[in-house]
Amino acid sequence: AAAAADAGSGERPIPRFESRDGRHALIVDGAPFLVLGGQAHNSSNYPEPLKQVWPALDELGANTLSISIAWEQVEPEEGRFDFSFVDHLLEQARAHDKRLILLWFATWKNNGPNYAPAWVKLDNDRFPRVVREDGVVLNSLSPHAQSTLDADRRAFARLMAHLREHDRERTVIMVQPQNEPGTYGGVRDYSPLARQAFEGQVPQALLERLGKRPGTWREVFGADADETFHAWHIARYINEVAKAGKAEYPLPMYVNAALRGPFNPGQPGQYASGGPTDNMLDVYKAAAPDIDLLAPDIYMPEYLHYTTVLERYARPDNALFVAETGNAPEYARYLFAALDHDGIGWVPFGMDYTPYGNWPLGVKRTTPGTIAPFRLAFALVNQGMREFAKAASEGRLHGVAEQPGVPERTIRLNARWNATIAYGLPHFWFQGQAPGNPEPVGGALIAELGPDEFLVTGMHARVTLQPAAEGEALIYERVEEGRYVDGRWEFHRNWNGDQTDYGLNFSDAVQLLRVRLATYRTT
Ligand code: N0T
Repeated sequence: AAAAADAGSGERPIPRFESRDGRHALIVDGAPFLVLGGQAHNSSNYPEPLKQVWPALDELGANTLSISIAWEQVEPEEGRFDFSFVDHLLEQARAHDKRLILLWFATWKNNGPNYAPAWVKLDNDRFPRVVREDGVVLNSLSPHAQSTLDADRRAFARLMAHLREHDRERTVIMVQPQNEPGTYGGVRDYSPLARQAFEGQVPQALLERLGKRPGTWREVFGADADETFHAWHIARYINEVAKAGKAEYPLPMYVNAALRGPFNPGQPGQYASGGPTDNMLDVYKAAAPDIDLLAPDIYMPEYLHYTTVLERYARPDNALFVAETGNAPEYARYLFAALDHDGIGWVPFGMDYTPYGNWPLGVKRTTPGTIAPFRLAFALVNQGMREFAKAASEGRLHGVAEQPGVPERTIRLNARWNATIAYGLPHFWFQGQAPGNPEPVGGALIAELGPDEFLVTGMHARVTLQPAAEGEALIYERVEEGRYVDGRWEFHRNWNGDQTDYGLNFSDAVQLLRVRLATYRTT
């Protein structure tokens, strides 16, 4: 319907990011959108490997492909631009009915310049590297070199201008300038240029953001001065790149983070120093106003680690977008945990059939079998993607992911209703304590449609609803199974009897329920 309306007015609206009163939405084709994505492996950005990307994305049921565009492929010689792969990708994505998130692998790709063209990465004089305090030179470009910023920014602006001219269909919905920026093996640059900057005053914007009094970096930040300084300069650099790109074509832009451990972070340099780690989010907000959000790359399968990262990146001033996550089956249920934080999207990494696996971060080899649990989770949300997206943007969405050792959990839905999500139960009857699933594969998603009406789906879980008030008991008015088609509810059947007497039981079937609840007095 949106496409038809837009066709009438001639042009589709440019995807945009909206943030108001601490709520966020990615607006695609005029309405909130959830990125149910898959990220290709790093080197799949050529026509041949791309053939092995689409079948995996289709198997996954993803609506979006995240894929790298390398500076080395679009500007192999200085000033000579080649967007043939970009054009091929756009055409292929449309043919496969996928949106795109483009990842600009340039000055920083996992801290290094390996994706920069040879004329950049081999010219240390013109494009200097980070120098450690002991004089050792690192494979990470310095954020202090104007020459590097000018070159990267120019190429990125050309890419965005190209999209403006060649993507009236709005196939590309977001862009990620750089990838996991920051420096490994050192806390900051100690080159003469950097040393001089370090002796200067902390910028006003940062002082204001943090409520600090003026001074040098050391005076204001003490032991954290080096990392904060490096983060400021990297963020500022990326902001300049993003700003130049947006001036050509204003797509939403984000920066992804190689995380530090949420509980045992270690020292900057052991993790990517100067990247948007959880301790540097405010620095990035102050330094990079043209960046719409800071996105975690979550390769931590353990429940408390995963959910703590979600909590730290989902903020009133930062929309949650899981830019990358592991593609091992145990990660699939975390889609619902991300949506509980009103996430705008969630993208497992390594979702293509090229013969590579990033085990132990993900599976050794992506196959239909390893994709299956992700496929189920995506299919469940896809039954009402726009409705769930709208609910997330209005704070009406609740999601749970199974936590090992916690076989059931009760959550508050609104003033009138609570829900209990239990795992490992049969679909018929059962008294006593739920055992939990043998593997933590369960999850549920509940959107509030009205005070007594909810959209409910789940996998490997039993959802029961209870009135919050004393002296009242639940009676279902309707438990309609169906799905949304172009924004309209398509009714399939009404659940009753065995299907509702023991809660709403979800397996690996793709089922969406629109539930209208009522109560009767028990006293
Ligand atoms: C990711 C990916 C790709 C808990 C790894 C993760 C992608 C990049 N890096 O396959 O390289 O381009 O963004 C780094 C995780 C470090 C280890 C964390 C252990």
